[in-house]
Parts: sequence; C-alpha cells; structure tokens
Amino acid sequence: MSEFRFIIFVVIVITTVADCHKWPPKNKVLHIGGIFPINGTEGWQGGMACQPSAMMALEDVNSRFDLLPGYKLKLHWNDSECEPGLGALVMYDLLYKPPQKLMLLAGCSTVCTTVAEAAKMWNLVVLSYGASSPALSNRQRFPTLFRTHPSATVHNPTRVKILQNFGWSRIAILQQAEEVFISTVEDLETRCRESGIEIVTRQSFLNDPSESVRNLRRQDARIIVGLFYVVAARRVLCEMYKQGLYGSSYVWFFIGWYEDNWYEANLAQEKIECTREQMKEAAEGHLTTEALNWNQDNQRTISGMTVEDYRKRLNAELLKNGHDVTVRFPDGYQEAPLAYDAVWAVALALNRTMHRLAERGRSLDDFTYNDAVSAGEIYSAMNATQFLGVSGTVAFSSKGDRIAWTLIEQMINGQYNKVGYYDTQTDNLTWLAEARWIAGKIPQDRTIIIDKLRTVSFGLFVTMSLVSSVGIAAAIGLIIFNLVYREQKLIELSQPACNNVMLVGIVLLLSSVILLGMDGDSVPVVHFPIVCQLRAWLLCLGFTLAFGAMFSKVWRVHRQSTKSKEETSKMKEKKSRTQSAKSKVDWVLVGLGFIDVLILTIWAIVDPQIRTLENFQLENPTDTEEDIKIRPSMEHCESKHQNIWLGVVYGYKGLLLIFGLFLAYETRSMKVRSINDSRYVGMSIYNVVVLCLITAPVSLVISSQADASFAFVTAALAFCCFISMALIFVPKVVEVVRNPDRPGDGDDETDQTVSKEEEERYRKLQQENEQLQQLIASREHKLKLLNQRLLERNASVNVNGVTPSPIVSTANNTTVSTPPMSGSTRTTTIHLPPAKKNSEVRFSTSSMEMLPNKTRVGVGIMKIHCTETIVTDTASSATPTTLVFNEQVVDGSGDDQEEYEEECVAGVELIEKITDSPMFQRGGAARSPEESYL
Ligand code: ABU
Repeated sequence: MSEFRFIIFVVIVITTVADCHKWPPKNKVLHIGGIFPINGTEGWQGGMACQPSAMMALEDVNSRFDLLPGYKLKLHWNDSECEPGLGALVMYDLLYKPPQKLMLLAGCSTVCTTVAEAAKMWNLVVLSYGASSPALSNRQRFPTLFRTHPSATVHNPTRVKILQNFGWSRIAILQQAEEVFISTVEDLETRCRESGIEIVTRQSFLNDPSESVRNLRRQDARIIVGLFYVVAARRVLCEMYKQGLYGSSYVWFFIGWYEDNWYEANLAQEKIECTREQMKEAAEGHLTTEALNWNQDNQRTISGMTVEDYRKRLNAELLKNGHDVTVRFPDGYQEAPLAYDAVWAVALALNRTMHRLAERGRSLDDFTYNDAVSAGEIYSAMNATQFLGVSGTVAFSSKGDRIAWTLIEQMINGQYNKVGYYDTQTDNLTWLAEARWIAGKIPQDRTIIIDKLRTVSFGLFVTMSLVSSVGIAAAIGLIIFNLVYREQKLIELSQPACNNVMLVGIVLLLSSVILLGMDGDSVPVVHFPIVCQLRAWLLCLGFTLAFGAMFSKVWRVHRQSTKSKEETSKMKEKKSRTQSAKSKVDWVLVGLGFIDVLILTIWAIVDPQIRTLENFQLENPTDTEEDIKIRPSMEHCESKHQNIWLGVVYGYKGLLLIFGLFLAYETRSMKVRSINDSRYVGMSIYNVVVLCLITAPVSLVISSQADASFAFVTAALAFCCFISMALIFVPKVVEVVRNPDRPGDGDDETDQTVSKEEEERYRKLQQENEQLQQLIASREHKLKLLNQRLLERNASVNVNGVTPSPIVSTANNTTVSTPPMSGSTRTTTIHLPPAKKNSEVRFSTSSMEMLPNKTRVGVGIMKIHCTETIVTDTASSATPTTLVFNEQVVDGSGDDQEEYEEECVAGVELIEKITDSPMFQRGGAARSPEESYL
C-alpha cells in the first residue's frame, strides 16, 4: 500500500512539474503586424513560403510557456505583392486598425524600404525576413530596422573572390532598375575597383532587357553579373538565348535565391518567347551566390527542431496551403527559415522587453505609438537577441544586418550543384567541387585581341624605293648635264637655273617615296613624328620647287606675250638695267618657296604632327579556333587640327595648279625665244595637274589599305617626275648628243612641235607668196615692156621736144601718185625697204585696182615678211592713183632683244582689210582715198 502511495506521489509531482512549464496560462495577446508579398507579378513573391513559415513559428512560440508568460503572440498580416504602394497601404491598415501593434514583419526590399522609413514615426521596430537591399543598412534612414535576411552585399566579396580565383579582371553588370540592385552594384563597383577588376559596362533595364543585353554583346562582355528579380531573370535568360550570349565563352553570375527550377517556371504566364529547352540551354553553366539561409548543421535549434524536422514540417504546411513541393518549391522557400527565425526573434525580444519594462513597473500592454521608452526597450532587446535558429545563428550587426556565409552553386544539366562556400569574416573560400566549363577550359574574360599593324609590304617598298632612286639619280644626272652644257645656246635658252630648281624639287619628291613607305615596323614609335615632319616638308617643298619652276616659266612666257608695245619699250629699257640680276633671281619661285616655308614652320611649331593609329574592324583569324580576334590598325601622321592645315596647304597648292594650268593653256602656241622649252613645260603642267586631280581623291578613298595607298601615291609621284624630266630634258639631251660641238645655235631646237593652226597658216602664206611672186614677175615683165615702149615713145617725142615721165620709187610714209594717162594702162611699183619679220605696213590707195590679186580695197594692213616688199599697182591709166603708206608698225612680241634680230622670210601677207577698221581709224593714221589724193 505504501508503495502504491509512493507511486501516486511521484505521478503528482511529475504532473505538477509538467504543469508548471505551462504556467501561467496565456490569456493576454501581444499583436504584431506582418506584410508578405504573395500574389504579385513582379519582384519577389517570397511570402508564399515565408508566411506559412512565420505561422509555424508563431505556433511554436505560443506553445512555449517560458516565453512571454501570460501572453500569446498574434500576427495580423496582409499581402503587399512586393509593390511599395500597396505595402504602404497594408502598413497603414495594420497601424490604424486596432489592436495596437508592437512590431512589424516585412519582406521584399522595395516594400521594406517604404515601411522601415515610415515605421520610426510610430516608434515601431521592423524586422525583415526577406529584404536584401544594401540600402537598408543605413541606420540614419532606417533607425528601427532589423533583418534576418542578409544584405545583398554579402554576395559581393564572394563574387570578387570567385573572379580572382578564375583570373577574370574584366566584367560587366546587368541590373534591374530597383534600389536593391542599384545599391548592390554600387558596393560591387567599389570592391571591384579595390581589387583591380575593370567593370567594362553597367547596363540597367526597367522591364525589357533586350537592349541592355545587346549592349553587353557590343561591349564584348564575357563575365556578367546579373542582378534582378526572378521574373526579370527569365526575360534576361530568354534574351541571352536569342542574342547568343551564353555557352562556352560566357559566364553569368545570378542571384542565388531564385528557386531551383526558376528558368522554366511561368514561361507562358509571363509571355516568355523561349521554350523550356532554350531557357535550360541558356542557363547552363551559370554561377550563383546566395547567403546560407538554412542551418548547415542538423543540431537542435531554439524551437527544439533540427533543420530536417523543420523542412518536413514546412513542406507539409506548404502542401496544406496548396503548394506541391515535390513538383516545385513556392517562391520564398529559400527564405522560409528567415521568416521562422524572425518570429522567434520578435518573441525573444518582446520577452526580454517585458522583463525590462516590469523592472520599471511598466508592461507591454501599455505600449502606444507615442511610447518611445517602450520602443527603445524593444530596440535594445532586439539588438541583443542571439539564438540558434533554423537559418543558423541569428545575431544582428550594428547596422542591423545578419551575418552569414555564402554558398556558390553552378547549374549543370539544369540542376544547381554546390561548388563552394565563402565566409566573408574569415575570407575563407572552400571549394566543394570543381566548376565545370562547357568548352572544358575556363572562359576568357574578353576576346583576346591581337593588334596587327597594316604596313607596306617589303617587296613593294623595295620596288618603289628602287624606282625613286633611279629617278633621283636621273635628276642629279640632268642637273650635271645642265651645268656641263650651260654654255650651249640650246641649254642657255631653256633657263637652266629654273630647270635645275625643278630637278631639285623632283629629287625631294622622289626622296619622300622612301619616307612614305616607312612605318612602325621600321621606325621606333618615338621617332615617328620626325618621319611625319620630313614627309610634309619634302612633299611640300618638292612640289613647290618642281611645279613652281614650271609655273614660273609659263608665267614669264605669258607675261612676255601679252605685253603692250609701250610696256615692251619700257621693259626693254628697264630690262637692260636689271638683266643680269633677273637671270639669277626668280621671284616667283622665291615667293612660292617662302609661303611654303612659312606654312610648314608655323604648322610644325603650333600643331606638330604626331603618330596616330587608326583601328579597323576586328577580324577573325583564319588559322585558329581560339577566342581571338585580329585588330588591324594603320599609322597616320596627324595634328590636332589636321584638316585646317591640309586645307591651307591643299588650297594654296590647288590654286597654284589651277593657275598653272590656265597659263599653260594660254601659252600653248606661244613661243618666246628666251624660253625655248615652254611648250614641254606646259605639257608637264597638264600632266601634273591631271595626276594630282586623280591621286588626291583616290588616295583618300584607299587610305586604309597600306599597300594600295602607298603604291598608288608613289607611282603617281614617280610617274609625274619621270614624265616631266623626260618631256623637258630628253629633246635637249638628244640634241646635245647629236650636235655636241654647236655651242652658239639655240634657235628653238627643243621646242619644234608646231601647232596645226600654224602649219595651216604657213602653208597659206607660202601659196600666197608664190602667187604674188608670179604676179610680180608678170607685172615686171609688163612694166619692162611699157618702159621700153615709153622710152621708145619718149625718144620719138624727144625728137618732137616733149619731157619724159619719172619712174616711181617708194619709201615709208611715202605718197606716190601718178597722173592719169588717157587711153593707156599705168603700173605703179613700190619698193619697200627691209622690214622686220611680222611688222605691218598700213596703207591706203585711191586705186580700186591696186594689188589685183587681193587688195582691191582702198585701205589695208600688209604684214611684211621679207627684206624687200614690192607692191605693184596696175591701175587703169585713166584713173589717177594715190598710194599712201601711213606708218610702219613694228610688232615685236618678245621682250628680248634677240627677237628683233630675226631674219625676215620672203613674202607679203595682207592680214587685214581695214577700210572700216576702228583700230585703223582710231589710230588716225589712215586717210580716206579722197584725203589721200594729193
Ligand atoms: N531573398 C529575397 C530578397 C528579396 C528582396 O530583397 O526584395
């Protein structure tokens, strides 16, 4: 019996002890508010799993009588859809609808930002189970916020560690335009900068990532950190597939808190235009980093459950809520332990606060939104909270952040494989498995670019250098030739000094061929500007000397052939004084050279040319499969204001070319005794102008092709020089070789080309001359007969006492008149004294029958071609004839004295009928036949 009593006693004791655990009864309620994102279409809808998890925690907390004794915790919650506006509305509902709330739970960064910023006004502590935004770590802005969810910045040290591990130093970032990601990227940028990792581009998008992905491609991004919510992640993945930004050459870093099969979920609802297979293909190989939200040890946690116990309970709870976790985990499954631990943290903090307030004689029941004292106690209690939860050790940093490890995973065959852990606090990266790469090797962080300088090929350079050397040798030879034969009239009359200047110019131009072929392979980069300067000087001065010498010649020919008579005589006078000086100084050339030197000097000082590289489109190498591209580039000599300088030089040279061309055309059939090769010089000018007009634009078009450009420019240069030398010097050399001992004869030996007009004119003159000679002969014969008859008659008259008529002779400005003779024909013969070639005689006559073959007009100009001109008038003996020679005009077309010494050719040419000629009348030298009749 006593044994029975003992057993009863033990049972009563055990029962009493057990009942003490549940004492006192929880008949008062503490209210907390909860905001869960569940049914939204964008952002994080982690409330799906977090809300049931929080309810589980609430149940567990309330079942503990040692926690919040006498109080039950009650959670009032609503859905924010991860929309900040809706989140704010839910918060106001919770605050203003009784009962009074002691704390708030919130998830989703965008909503948390709104809630936590406002909550301080109501002296409310907010605990976030699902907000990763680094911006939330700002204690000034969010003074009452705590979170069991780690800040997204915990991923960044991990990312940097992985980048360094694989040797990637060039990354790109693609982010959704949300504060959570913006602040994460800012932190990542800082860390990358500190670690020497270049961020090649940072692309952000609101909803449609297509343009951003395209930009990544343009920037040759290979290692890309993507920061976006899961809905946007699916869009990005599809775009990656479409634009080919996946596979062996790319590595993507995604956020690790998406559910495992996120890439194939909701494709139809979200109108993703990629199939599951395509999404899976694009997702293959990507890496994720995520904070460890699930305790890694299977030890018992504060609730008495292990993580496995918790998982089973949660799965069962989710199944009850309609989520078949065997098919797909609901959003927020990863963060569910954080929500569970958040409720425990609230309970523990309130429990501690309750005791602290009790010491002050206060109670949690008295809390109002104005109660800063109680709020301060709750804040302090939360700050001190530390326990082992299902998410690991829960503790809060001074910024309210959770401290956690990060997990690195890689998607292989559509499944996430754990590859490592990183502990930020100890900087310890632990690899669980090797990362696997599609191509079997670590992808490159960029395309390997091999620079290739486009240079002139060696064969071409040698060929053109040889050609130009031959030209230089020829030019030097011709200079020597000019000097050796300078005494010969032929050379003397070709302005040898001018020709030598031209040859020096040609030497300079041909020397520039060698400089044009030099490039970075043959000249050190530091010395390249010298090559640039030399090129400019040789080309400019060479052109000016060579072309300027030709220009100077045609300029003088033109000037001499267009001078008026008075100018001629004045010039003659002046020239005789300065002749010796002028033969030495060619002011045209000096002037052109001076302008060149001036421009080049200012250019070199103010804005010197330097070596620049023109890069061309990347090319694929033909001999390798590697991820390599060839970047062709070409060297140029450029100043800052290159176009201005080129404009000045081309403008000046262009004007010279145009003016030279004009002069060459104008003087094409002019001959000046003192410049016997002007016609060839003119032809050279045509040649230079045409080649310059072709070469300048063509060389601009092909400037990006080193060989073509060099070949074209240097060939044109050499061609110009060779043609000019050949045209101007070959006839001279030939003539000198033929007649080496003829020092004095230089009469137009080299310029024997006669124009067609001249040939025609010469032929006509010859014909006319022959006719006139025949006429003169017949008239002389007649005259002879008549004189004979006259003598005979005079003899008979003498016999009868009559005086004979005189025989007429003429002179310049002579009026000849013979009295009418009735019934017979009278002949007037005029002998003109020797006249200069091409001189003109103006005459008038009253006889209509004078110069019967042509000049049956009263007034005209005769061009005298001979030493003696005979004008025969066979007027009717009945008509009185008056022949008046008004003046003799000497038309010397050249300035030089030598021209006046030329011999006259036989013949008379009537060049103008000037009866009505204003010129003739203006001169006032002619008189009408009546006036002339004396
Ligand atoms: N792990 C989910 C975080 C969601 C958010 O920060 O909005």
